[in-house]
Amino acid sequence: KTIGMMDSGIGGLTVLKAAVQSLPAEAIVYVGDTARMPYGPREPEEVADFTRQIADYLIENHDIKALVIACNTATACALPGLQEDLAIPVIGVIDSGVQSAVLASKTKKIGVIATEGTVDSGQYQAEIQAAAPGSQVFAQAEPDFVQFVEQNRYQDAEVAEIVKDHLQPLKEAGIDTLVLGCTHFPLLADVIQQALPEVTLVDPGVATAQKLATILKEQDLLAEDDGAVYPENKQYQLYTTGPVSTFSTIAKQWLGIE
Ligand code: DGN
Repeated sequence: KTIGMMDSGIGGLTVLKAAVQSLPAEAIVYVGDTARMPYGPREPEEVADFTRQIADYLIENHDIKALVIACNTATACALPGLQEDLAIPVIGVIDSGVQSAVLASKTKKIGVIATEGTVDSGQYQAEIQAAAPGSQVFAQAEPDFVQFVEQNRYQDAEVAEIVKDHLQPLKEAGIDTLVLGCTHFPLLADVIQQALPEVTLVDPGVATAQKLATILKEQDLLAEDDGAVYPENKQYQLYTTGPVSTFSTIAKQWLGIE
């Protein structure tokens, strides 16, 4: 059986990449809802609805054994409902981001960049406060960063300048840790790090992949390595609801696989 993953677009491939590394024997089927992205400005009910449609598709057509909501906005809007209703483990990215940030930060001045939907949900702010009381959280919505990634402009010099300008307030706030609270943002990690050289960047996808491994192990759902080789074994299947060309270009570039 395979693992299902979903995002509003290509951002969740950052979580997929982390999962490929920590769980090399697992098969993964991924859906990017490019046709309806961005999720960030949508009403939470609508995002929850879209997320459930994709969950249903993955369960009915791919018989998945676990679902990873590889999108912070969808995690904020849909996670508890899906965990309640689905018979398989459902894992989001926000808890992992919070735990990694609290572990990484020494000064407890923590920045979060995410979509407007994730920032408005207040979940990162509340969960960081709960995990490390007295923390100062600086949450900033960066919807433009999502577009830079989706348009395959994330390596452009001009984009690096814009990113630097946008992150200036966080630099001035003196954060020591920054959560990349949107799964698209690890593709911009190099330019973000250049803009904030002293700051530790947290990619929640890494801890999410570890959490997935732990849950699969606990529930005796881990795949055995049968020695079959990608791509013949169709171990990774990526779907988009939108045009294939840019999606597949970025997927090849980022994952290094066909
Ligand atoms: N990748 C998504 C997230 O982590 O929130 C959001 C991208 C979007 O739809 N704006």
